Amino acid sequence: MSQHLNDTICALATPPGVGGLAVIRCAGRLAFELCDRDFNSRVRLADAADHTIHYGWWEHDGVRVDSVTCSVFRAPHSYTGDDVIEIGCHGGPHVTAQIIRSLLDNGARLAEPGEFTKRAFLNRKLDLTQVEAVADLIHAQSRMGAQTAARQLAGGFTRRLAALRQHLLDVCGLLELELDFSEEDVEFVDRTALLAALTDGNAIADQLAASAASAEILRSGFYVAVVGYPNAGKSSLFNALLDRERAIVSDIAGTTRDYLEESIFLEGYTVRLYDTAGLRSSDDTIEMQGVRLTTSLVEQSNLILVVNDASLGKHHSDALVSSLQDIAGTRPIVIVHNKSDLLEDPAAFSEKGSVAVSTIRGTGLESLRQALLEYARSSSEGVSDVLINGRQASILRDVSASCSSARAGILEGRSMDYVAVDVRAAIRYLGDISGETWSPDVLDTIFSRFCIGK
Ligand SMILES: Nc1nc2c(ncn2[C@@H]2O[C@H](COP(=O)(O)OP(=O)(O)O)[C@@H](O)[C@H]2O)c(=O)[nH]1
Ligand SMILES: [Mg+2]
Repeated sequence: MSQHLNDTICALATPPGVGGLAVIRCAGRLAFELCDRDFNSRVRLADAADHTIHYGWWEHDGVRVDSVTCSVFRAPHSYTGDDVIEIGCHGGPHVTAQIIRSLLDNGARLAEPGEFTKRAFLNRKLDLTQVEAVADLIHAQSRMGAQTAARQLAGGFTRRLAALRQHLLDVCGLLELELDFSEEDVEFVDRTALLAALTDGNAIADQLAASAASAEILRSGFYVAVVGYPNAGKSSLFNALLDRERAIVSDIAGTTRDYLEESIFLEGYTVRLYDTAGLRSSDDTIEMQGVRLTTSLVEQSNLILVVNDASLGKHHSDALVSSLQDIAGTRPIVIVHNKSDLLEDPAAFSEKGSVAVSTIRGTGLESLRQALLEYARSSSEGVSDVLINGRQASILRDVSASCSSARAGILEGRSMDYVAVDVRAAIRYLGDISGETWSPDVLDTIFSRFCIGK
């Protein structure tokens, strides 16, 4: 990203298109001056008090563009930390385009994706975990994900990291104290207390890292692959859960050749359903590709629904289930006995880990939805005030490894300066999470998730 902190930048902050209102942000050294050129009002923005809002007309080159409000945020009391004007105008694409055009004419530059938030970070308004929380808050695919991101934005994770860091700094202090007196050949510091402190650090880092998988469900949804033999009723089940005819249902085996993805919302959770090609060995190459796709979908899912044509027997899909178990690993597999309308005794098919349904009659679907919700809930347990992401989890594992290595050093009776190297490394890693230390490519990766105007 080519960026100059001195530039004055602008962008549409609300989604493009038609809306009641739209907001355009303008931030930087010349924000007030550039807006004043076109903002016709009783008040000059450059003279306006901080956190005030003013009504007037936006006029550019003698043309009245729109009646607008301008909100004034003076540095450092703004989102980015520099002077910011937020222009509230009517939400028409031509209105917003003209206002942005006039700001560019006046000397502003179009902001890059995430540039406002990047400035907030560089101006120390937000640390990296809060920056990541902003992205998570915008993109969250569950109510709990959004709530957790909001807590993280409020500094929940920042405080936890600071506590862990302080904990390790205390350990470091003890080690250094002993180093200062290393000539005297006495053990000042209680080894048991040191070990306990390191075990704590270890456990906190591990626990946070382990919550990454749960966080991912809250962040992007609970992925469910619908698989089964051809004609079992996968597409019918997919449609029934969606409550609309999305997939083609047919009695010709092999109709669904690639896969379809749609989302349903269950009590604040987004469940992403994948309808897949039937699994069976086939000489038809196109269908074979579908089968390969299905295998990779199964690998990426949080749960697998195996649709069994119950009219062919309770155990008709057993071979498939056992081969799926190899791919699925620890992911739960739920067997859906479909076509229960053709059964004499459907109750015999309902047992733990399976649900009997008839997509034609609509029976059993509510139990299935309930089961999916329960799985989504239990798979996202253990997340409280942070949505750990891949970047943070991998650094936390480094923190944990450094703590373990320090512990091992103490147990092996190594010298304290040897042990201190590990503890300092752990402290440095924590700085990578919060962004105290950062590299341009880490920032680029993080901001690539942002949209323009954020
Ligand atoms: N009797 C009965 N037939 C069903 C049921 N669900 C699906 N079918 C039929 O099974 C056939 C295959 O359905 P489809 O959803 O295309 O299966 P897929 O190949 O697994 O996607 C179609 O003829 C459906 O009408 C059901 O609950 N009861
Ligand atoms: Mg199908």
